[in-house]
Amino acid sequence: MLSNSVKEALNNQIKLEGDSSNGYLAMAVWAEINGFEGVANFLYEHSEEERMHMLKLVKFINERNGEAIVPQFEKPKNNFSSLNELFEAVLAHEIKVSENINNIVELTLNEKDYATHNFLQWYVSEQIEEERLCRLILEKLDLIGSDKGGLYLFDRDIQSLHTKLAK
Ligand code: OFO
Repeated sequence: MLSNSVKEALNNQIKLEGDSSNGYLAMAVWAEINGFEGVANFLYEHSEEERMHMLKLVKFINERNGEAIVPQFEKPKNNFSSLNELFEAVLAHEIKVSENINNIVELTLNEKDYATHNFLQWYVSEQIEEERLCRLILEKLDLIGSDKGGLYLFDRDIQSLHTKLAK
């Protein structure tokens, strides 16, 4: 059984994961119409993953006698001046998500809710990976600067960065 405070915190996290999914979807659209097909595919996939993070929370809350609330989501930003700006926004968002997850982890310890604490460990590891991937992408983009050939190769190879890190 979930306490009201844990239930509320998990429901807030549903909104954040849904906002992530929509945010990355809007970024994917921007990338696609600006000729970055590889980045677009990467972001479409990332958007799906965030939806899965949201659904995991929905199921968990319902299974533990709570009620998952489907919230109203934010309208995502859909215009960027560069890939750098876009991935800076991804990193800032992921840092916020990590902070939120950490706060809920702390709450579950205070409430002695070890089942939710255990459930959240998956998110803790996931956030480490997501932040690492974003930082790696930004490092690559910094190296490339405004070199068009470099950006072309980056767009072609971004998917393999993801796969390489997952190993
Ligand atoms: Fe990338 O945020 Fe989900 O967990």
